[in-house]
Amino acid sequence: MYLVEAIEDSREMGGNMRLFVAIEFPEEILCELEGIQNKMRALAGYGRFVTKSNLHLTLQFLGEVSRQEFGPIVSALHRVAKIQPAFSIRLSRVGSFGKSSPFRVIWAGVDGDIPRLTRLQKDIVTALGKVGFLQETRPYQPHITLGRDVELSGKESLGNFSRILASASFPVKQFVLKESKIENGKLVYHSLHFFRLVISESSIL
Ligand code: 2AM
Repeated sequence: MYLVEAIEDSREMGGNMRLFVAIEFPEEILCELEGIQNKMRALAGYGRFVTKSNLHLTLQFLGEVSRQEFGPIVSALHRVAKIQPAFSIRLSRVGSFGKSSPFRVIWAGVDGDIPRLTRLQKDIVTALGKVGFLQETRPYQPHITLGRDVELSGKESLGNFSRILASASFPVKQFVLKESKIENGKLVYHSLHFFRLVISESSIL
């Protein structure tokens, strides 16, 4: 869906959109994450797994946003992208929020150029803070949610899934403003706007 359609659509829905800022992954990384999910699904008694097209790394969750706030958000994100360099990350390990089964959230973590990822996230939070969005008080924990409420018997430790992650680096050349919607009973994320990062000789990709 294009930006104008999304805004017009939101006007019909009463004006609010549920937005977040995220990093998306190349197809081979999505396939790798899906492979892990499939192995986990085969072993799990229960779990709500994120569909491949919805896998992402959140930089900031904005929640409900009015039409009037949309323009300032896009401008603020452009200002950040204009001065932030592209960088590389890779999948690191599989972990969880919640210590035991059923795990509240099972995620894939990232490593690589974490200082640049953290800088980008902080700058986005600061820029959006200036246009009225409160900062999350919890420290930022970059993660890709793979599944929620996942029931795994004790034998399949999360470490086993970490060991099957191949750790090829991939470049992060842009971030995206996304809208979260329920359509026909399904959670879908639409990309509304892409923000290209600076690619210079100093970008280590
Ligand atoms: P999660 O994957 O850890 O649930 C879209 O909902 C994205 O925004 C998800 O990646 C989600 O993170 C993140 N997010 C952060 N805070 C949220 C909140 N309060 N409600 C819903 N999603 C949130």
